[in-house]
Amino acid sequence: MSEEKIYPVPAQFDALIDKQQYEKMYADSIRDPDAFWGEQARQRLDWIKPFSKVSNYSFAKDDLHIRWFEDGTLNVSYNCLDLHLEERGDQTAIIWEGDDPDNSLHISYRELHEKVSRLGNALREQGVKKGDRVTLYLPMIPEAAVAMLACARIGAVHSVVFGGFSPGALADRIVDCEASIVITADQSVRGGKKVPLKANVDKALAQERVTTVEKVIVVKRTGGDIEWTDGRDLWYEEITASADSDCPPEEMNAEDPLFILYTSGSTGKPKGVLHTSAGYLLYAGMTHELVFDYRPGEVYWCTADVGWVTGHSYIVYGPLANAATTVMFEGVPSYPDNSRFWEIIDKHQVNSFYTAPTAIRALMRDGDEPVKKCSRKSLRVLGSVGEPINPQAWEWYYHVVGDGRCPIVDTWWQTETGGTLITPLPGATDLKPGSATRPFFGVQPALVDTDGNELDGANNGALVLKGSWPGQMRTIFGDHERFFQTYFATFENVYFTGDGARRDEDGYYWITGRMDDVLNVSGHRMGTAEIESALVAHPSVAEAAVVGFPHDLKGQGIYAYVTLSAGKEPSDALLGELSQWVRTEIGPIAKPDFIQFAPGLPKTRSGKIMRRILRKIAENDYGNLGDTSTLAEPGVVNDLIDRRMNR
Ligand code: 6R9
Repeated sequence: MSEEKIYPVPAQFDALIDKQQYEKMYADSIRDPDAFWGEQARQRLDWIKPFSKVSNYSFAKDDLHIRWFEDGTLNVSYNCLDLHLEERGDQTAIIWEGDDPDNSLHISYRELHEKVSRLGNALREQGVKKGDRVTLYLPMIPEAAVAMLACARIGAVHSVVFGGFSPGALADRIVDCEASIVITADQSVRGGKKVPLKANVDKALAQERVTTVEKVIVVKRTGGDIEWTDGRDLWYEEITASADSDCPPEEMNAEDPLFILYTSGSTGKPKGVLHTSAGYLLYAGMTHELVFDYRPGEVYWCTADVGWVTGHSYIVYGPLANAATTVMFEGVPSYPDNSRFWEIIDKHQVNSFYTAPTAIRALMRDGDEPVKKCSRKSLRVLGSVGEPINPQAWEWYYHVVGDGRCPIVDTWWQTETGGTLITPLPGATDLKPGSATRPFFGVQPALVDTDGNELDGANNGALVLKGSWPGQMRTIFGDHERFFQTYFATFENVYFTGDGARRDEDGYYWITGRMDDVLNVSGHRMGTAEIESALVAHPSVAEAAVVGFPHDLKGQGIYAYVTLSAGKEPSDALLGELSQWVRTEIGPIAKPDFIQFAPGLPKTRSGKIMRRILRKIAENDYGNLGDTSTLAEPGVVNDLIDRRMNR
């Protein structure tokens, strides 16, 4: 669109991929995907047994399967570590920056290799075998990366659970994948505050439904007091010190599972997204290199937590596949003060920096001074991920943080996609603030209408992907039928992302947000159903409906309508109690911003809650409630509006 601002690729930006190369490579990747991906996989990965077949997939109901390089074998940890030892053994693999600014560490590839090997052997000694599931519930400390890679080394499947989740949410995720081992730490530290991780694990394991866990391995992070169960609990430091440092990597099939990562969908039960070995690693590594224009020797920093997919692909697997130096930050952007990000950039001479719009918006609120007092000269590329970035935050990120020199890569992707799918490449894409721009190699986005008809040209619709790419998830762990229903049932023969998007005249994509009951709060993905089921688990609550509403800092806020059980009276004390309840049931990120008592909820005659109306009321947009003719009791709506206005 001509009135939109365009930031052309800076003339002096000497990149791995320029405009001509992008056009040519993209065309090649779509014309003959197997030739394209076959070549990338041979170049970028080290195979034990080479593959003879590139892709084999079908999105059809009776035959849903996705396989890449299916007869090849390799080991992911070997590709991330051993392969680099000869040339880069002494190079820093991980720079760990502690919560306390005086606390940082450099870990070389050789050291990381040794740590991973010792833990791999220690896990083997505990009886962990290829295919077994190991749950990781850890702070942002190097041991988190070590544990992921140790699992990969011995063929175990890791399931990282974000350290901000409650004991109940942790228990759900342990039960679903039947983990035999949990690796945790005594406590985590963020912004000077401690979180009792081990105590949370104890609470999770005390639940009767958790029956599979045999051992809990505990990293000593703070030395704080913890309870100990003899025979079950083991100190990480002890078992790794006594383990052999030579740990032969397990030969894995390309399609053997690498990890499970739980994410939210439209039902209350989180989905165990399953990624496999070769395709995932290839996709994470290739996108990391080309999207950040990563060059050997550079320092790269992604601020995500390893509990989310961004941490998996762009703190651990992608960067390590490329022998990069990756920064891992334990703390928060506001501690000890709001210059922390920029101080870390100067301290470690960070070249590319990848964060979320919610962090940018929060820091922007504090003005330019905390940024400008740091040099930031080392920066070359800036990245954004997790939610749409509003043009105002984009401009601030570009002009203030990047001094107008650094291209911003606004990367659109999902837990399910393994790596970024729609994204600028710094040397190839002219930027438009707020647009994730164009597809990565081999990726074929399309827009469809509600009947699944493909829309051409500049248009608005549901965002789907035609064809597969190596980083695509393979199934929902233990529930292949749900995999089909969630992603392939709405529209035939394409992957439905759950997002809506607009495509402009230049073929640029603008993500408009989720089309399903998934919220995106500060870049964290949450199902409204999960929050609702937490609320109705409270004895005073009969029914609950949760919707999102626009929130200046968080992108979306959480608005909960609550109908009380008979005989219960609304009160401020109960509001506070319910809010706290959700916090303990799920975790602090799920705490509602507003709770409104609702004697009745707007429902259709068939009993479906009309969320569209609840969203409008939460947004304070009463003039435009749309069709209310199917409501069972239209009076409910006016009552809700009165209460909303008088709050
Ligand atoms: C990587 C990650 C996925 C959902 C996705 C979309 C939103 C992510 C975005 C973006 C607009 C971007 N999303 N990146 N929306 N622009 N650059 O965030 O994975 O936690 O699974 O969330 O996040 O709605 O569908 P995940």
